[in-house]
Amino acid sequence: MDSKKVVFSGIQPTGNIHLGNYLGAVKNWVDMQDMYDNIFCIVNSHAITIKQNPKELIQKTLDLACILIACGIDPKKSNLFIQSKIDYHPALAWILDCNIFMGDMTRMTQFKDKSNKNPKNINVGLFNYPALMAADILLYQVDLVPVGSDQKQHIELTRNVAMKFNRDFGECFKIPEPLILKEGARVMGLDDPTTKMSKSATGKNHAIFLLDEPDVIISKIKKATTDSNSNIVFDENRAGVYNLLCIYEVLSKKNRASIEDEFANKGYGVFKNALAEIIIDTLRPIQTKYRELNNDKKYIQEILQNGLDSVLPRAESTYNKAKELIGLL
Ligand code: AQP
Repeated sequence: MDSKKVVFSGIQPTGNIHLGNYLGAVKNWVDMQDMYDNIFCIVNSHAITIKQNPKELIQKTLDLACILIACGIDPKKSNLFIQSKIDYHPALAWILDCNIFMGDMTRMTQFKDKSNKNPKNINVGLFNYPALMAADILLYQVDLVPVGSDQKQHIELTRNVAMKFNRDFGECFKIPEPLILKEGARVMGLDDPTTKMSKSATGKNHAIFLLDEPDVIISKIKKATTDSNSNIVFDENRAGVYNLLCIYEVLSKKNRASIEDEFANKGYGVFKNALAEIIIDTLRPIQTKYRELNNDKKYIQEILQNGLDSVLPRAESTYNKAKELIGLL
C-alpha cells in the first residue's frame, strides 16, 4: 500500500501564470513530487468568482495545464485534473456551507482584498470561495496543503469545518495540515512592490509571465521600481530592491551575503542585467517544453483524463459518506 502523504494544490486559470506563481507555488510542487501522493487541480470554478470571458477561460484552463507540465509536473508522479470536471466539489461545498458560521466566513481577509479590487462584482461566490476551497481539500482526504501566508486563514477554516462535521455527524474527513512555504517565495509586483505579483493585475510592467520573451523580460526588469539609494543590500524597508534581490536569491541559490558582495559598488544596471539573465535562463527550458507540448493537445487531454480518472473515486467516496452522514438521500 502507498503510504505517501497526500498533498493537494490548486491554481486558478485567471490569467497568465507569472514568476510569483512559479516561485511561490509551482516550483515547490515540482520539487516535492517524489515525496508525496500529489493532487494538482486547475481550479477553474474558483476563477469564475471574477468575471471571465467564457471562451478565454476554456483556453486559459487548457493552456495552464500545458504550462504546468512544461514546468515539470510529471503525470507519472502526480495527478493533474480540472476542478469543474468533478461535480462533487460544489456539491460538498454546499454541505460545508451549511456548517460554517457567517461570523467565521466574514473574517476571511482574501474576500475583503478581492472585493476592494473588484468593487463592481462582489458576488456570493467570491464570499463563499473558502467553502469551495475546503471542499477541494476535504474530498481527497488530504494530509498536507502547501500554502503561502495569504492562504493560512482558509486552511484554518477548512480544518475547523472538518472537525465540526466529524464531531457533529461522525468521522468523515481527514484533518489537513498546512505545509507552510518559505516567506521569501512571496514575489511582489515589479511596478508596485507593496502588492503581491498577481495574474489579474493590469499594469504593463507588473509581472514577469512564464512565457515572456527575453527582450520583454529585460525591459520589465529595467523598468522595475527601485529607489534613489543605490547600494544593493537586502533591506525590507526598501521594498523594490528587496523584492528583486529575493528573486535573485531564489533563482541563483546563493546566500544573501555573497549576493551583496557580488553587487557591492555596482549600480542597479549591473544587478538588473544579472537578474534578467538568470530569469531568462530559468524560463528558457520551460518555454521550449511548452512549445513542444502545445503542438500535442491530445497528449495534454490524455494527462488530464488520466488525472481525473485516478482522483474521481476518492472524491465520490468522501462525498457519498458526507451525504449519508448528514441525512441526504
Ligand atoms: N506573488 C506571488 N508570490 C508567491 N506566490 C504566489 N502565488 C500567487 N501569487 C504569488 C501562489 O500561486 C498559487 C496559485 O495561485 P492562485 O492562482 O490560486 O491564486 P492567487 O494566489 O490569487 O494568484 P494570483 O496570481 O494573485 O491570481 P489572481 O490575480 O487571479 O488572484 C498559490 O499557491 C499562491 O499562493
